[in-house]
Amino acid sequence: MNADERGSKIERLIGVHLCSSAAKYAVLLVTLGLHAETGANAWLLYQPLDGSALQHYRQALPAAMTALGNSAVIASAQGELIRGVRGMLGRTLRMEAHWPAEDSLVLGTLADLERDAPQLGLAGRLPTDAFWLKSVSAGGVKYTIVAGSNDRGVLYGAFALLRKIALGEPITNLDEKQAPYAPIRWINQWDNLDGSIERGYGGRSIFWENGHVRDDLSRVAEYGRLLASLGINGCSINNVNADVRLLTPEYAPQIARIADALRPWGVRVAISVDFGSPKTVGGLDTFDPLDRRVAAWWAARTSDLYRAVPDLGGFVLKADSEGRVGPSTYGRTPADAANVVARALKPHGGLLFYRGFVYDHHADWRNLKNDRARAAYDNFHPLDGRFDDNVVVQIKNGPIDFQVREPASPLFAGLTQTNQAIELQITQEYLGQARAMVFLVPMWKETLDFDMGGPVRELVSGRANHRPTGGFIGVANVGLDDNWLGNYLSQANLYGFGRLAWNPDLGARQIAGEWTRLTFGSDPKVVDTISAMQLQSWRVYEDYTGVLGLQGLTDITGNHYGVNVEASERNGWGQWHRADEHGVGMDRTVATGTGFIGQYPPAAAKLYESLETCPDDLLLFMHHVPYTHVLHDGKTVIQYIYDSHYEGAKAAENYVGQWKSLRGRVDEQRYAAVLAQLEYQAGQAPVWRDAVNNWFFRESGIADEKGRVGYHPGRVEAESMHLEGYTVVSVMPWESASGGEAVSCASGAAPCAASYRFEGAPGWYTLRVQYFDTNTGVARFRLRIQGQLVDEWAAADHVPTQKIDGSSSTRRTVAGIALRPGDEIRIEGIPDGGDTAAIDYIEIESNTN
Ligand code: GCW
Repeated sequence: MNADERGSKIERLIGVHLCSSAAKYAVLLVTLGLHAETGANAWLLYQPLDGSALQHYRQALPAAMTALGNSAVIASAQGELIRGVRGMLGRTLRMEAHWPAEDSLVLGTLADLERDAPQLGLAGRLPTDAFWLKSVSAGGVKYTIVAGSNDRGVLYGAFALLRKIALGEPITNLDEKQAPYAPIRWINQWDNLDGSIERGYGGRSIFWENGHVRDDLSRVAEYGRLLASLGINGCSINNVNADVRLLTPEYAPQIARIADALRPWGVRVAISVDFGSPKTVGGLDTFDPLDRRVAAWWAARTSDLYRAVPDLGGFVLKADSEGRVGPSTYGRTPADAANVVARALKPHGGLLFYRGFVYDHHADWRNLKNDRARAAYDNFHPLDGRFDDNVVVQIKNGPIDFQVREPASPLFAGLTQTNQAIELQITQEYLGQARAMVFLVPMWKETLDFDMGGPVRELVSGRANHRPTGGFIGVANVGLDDNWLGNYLSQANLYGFGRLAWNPDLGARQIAGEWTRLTFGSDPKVVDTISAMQLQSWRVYEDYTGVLGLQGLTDITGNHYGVNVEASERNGWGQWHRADEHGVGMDRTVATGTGFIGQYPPAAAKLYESLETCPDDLLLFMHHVPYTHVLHDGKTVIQYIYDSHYEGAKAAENYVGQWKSLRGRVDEQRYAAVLAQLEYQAGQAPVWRDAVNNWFFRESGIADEKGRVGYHPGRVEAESMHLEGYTVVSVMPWESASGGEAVSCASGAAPCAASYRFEGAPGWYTLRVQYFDTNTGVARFRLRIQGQLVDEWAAADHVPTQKIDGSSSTRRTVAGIALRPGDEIRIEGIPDGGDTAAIDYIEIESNTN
């Protein structure tokens, strides 16, 4: 490629940006001087610097840039530097086709630099995908070198240099080498070919629609850019519950189009495959992995695919799990299954990711020795050493399934002669589904730092056992929504995953701070406030949804979202917490329980086996104890449950005030969207709090020593109000509505009303209306005081339920209401479709300020 071609390629790369930023700047918020951000550029905002920082970096950065090598990846690096420097410093780097005679930025692989610019004296070796940022002077000229071990390394170096500028770090006298911690830094997407995404909360698929690859793949390229900025180098593009059609010949050119869109960003594509394919797609009468025809079929089909996508990363395989077929059909092992596919990939350099998420979801719950947590280890540990060297066993962080807190999977220590990778869930399936702020980095850090005969990060990366490969896989499930994940704050989890995959030694605080600065700017108040909120958010969510290792007390056979304490019990899914009137928790001890704890190496097993040493946070995951058991923190289990639910709900409510303190410091678009999200969460948290606390109160019969549980001053149950048209309904599960009942307006289009005569002291009050917003229609509500309309709203949210339950329960807060004794508080509900304008209660809170 000559210089002109290269130049025009870069223009194409950055052209997209110029158009979109023109649109962006058109909606400049003049009064605040803050741009409205859609979130599409996530942490790559490159906001203009000012003051001394601007002066400093303008001086530190040369005007010219040249690159050795002309691959698409190097072109991306150049394009990104131009874009970033233009954004932050308002200067356009000059592209030089020839070796520059003036101070310059120079990009290239170390090998190219050694060969073409020996005068710089750069020598040595860098590990794969590593980079070296280096300031060099030669012949009176100063060079800022971005060297990579390969093209990808150059790209990562370019992003790192830009990040330094955005974070205010020095870029003079550079001499910094960075190498990724592990070779595998991958994303999995659970996208279906029809365009839906399993457990995706950010809109439709960026890859697929109506059974084929989308015509417009511009979001795929943008995604590649975001991933590359973190050093992520692979992405699987379809659900692990794989559609067999993907292995039919017509899909190969379509997959190739996605690979083309991601390749300039150094991201290799992989696909999920179905183990039954030789039979369903290949027309064989078997998919037995030991049958020669099956092996031949995998080899031939894989070769066809590699003809279309020569750099395909490999396949992901979910087999014998949740209804997917697998080797057990023929009495074969996961190793047999993995190896037959891996051997087809081997000649092409591909990897086979075999998911360790294999368990029986028809387990007998009556048998106290049964334990789903044992499954991964029981299935895979005996096969250690029997997997080919291009197989990677992909293991979820915990032994169950992405719950709010789990111990590290014992399988990490159970494979020493097999490649492995840790699977982390970025999409918040069990953690509020993009409706709650839950920053997952602290949770991931706990697992990665846990010592199991070496920290988990060393085991999964392959370092501990000198494996050829290993690493980190994040289930991201981004979608077409502008902000990718359904809300702005969840982007921190994608960012955090990528940063940890690159360097798991980074701290949660550092990652939160970096992300906030890059995403919301460097105003210290903004950085401190948002970082602090993010850093506490996992604990807060845990406090009101699943403490002491109970896991999430959610609807596990349904939407995985709202509260449903017993959903996990008396079924075969194995997420039991075994709470009854005497006590709570799963006994997983070796002494008296399922023996799960014995799967850990001795030191960890010892820690968990004993009630004396088992950490409180995992107590009920490991042990069954009476409610009166005293924790290390001095409280009884039952009182801890009560207290933490009050604390968690309070902290969630406080988010609103914390966020409001940033008004005017964050652009209006994101300010308003995040505020709405946090207000929603502040209303969901008390639903959880009351449900879990009431359930445990009823079960244990032990009162809250602080007298809060079951006692709600200012609360008026809707079923006790004067009802016109509304009828009283029982809510299932009972704990998800206050008093187990609600009122529902099933009378077609006619409005219903619930009214109450206020008899309290005159004054200012805040009114909260707790109602149910099902996704079956858009009911409307009106709030009247003494006939005067003081508020009206529509129940137009899209929560994942059609039922009146804990998922649909939400609230409207109306502050600043003057009430006098005898006033009528009246709520009118206008149903729509299946949404019956149901109401749980109102709360009247005195508000003298
Ligand atoms: O947690 C469960 C999810 C399923 C998912 C499965 C898995 C893709 O609820 O939606 O299926 O895990 O990881 O395979």
